[in-house]
Amino acid sequence: MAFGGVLVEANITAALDACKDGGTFDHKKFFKSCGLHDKSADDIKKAFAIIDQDKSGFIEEDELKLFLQNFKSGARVLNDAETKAFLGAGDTDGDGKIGFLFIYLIKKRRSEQIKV
Ligand SMILES: [Ca+2]
Repeated sequence: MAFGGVLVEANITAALDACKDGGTFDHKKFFKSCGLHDKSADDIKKAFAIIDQDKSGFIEEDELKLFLQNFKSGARVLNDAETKAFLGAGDTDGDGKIGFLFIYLIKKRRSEQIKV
């Protein structure tokens, strides 16, 4: 389990269950239910490094598609609409990928945002 030690297994299961049907993925709900939004910046950086599978320093569209599989192997692939919506939320400069602003996507309040 890629996120073992960072997240509680039961929370991951609940978060995945909530979006198990195609078209139901919502990154805000997901980060909240899996518990990632309460984690420290360091933990979120670890999560980023796991999702950034090719270690490019960015989360590209193909890595976003496989996002859920980082939480559980065999989890479904995000569909195109979900991937685009997720990418759109995190890709603030329109370069087609998500950088460390990923943290801003996860943290719920502006006061909690962290400079990286
Ligand atoms: Ca990457």
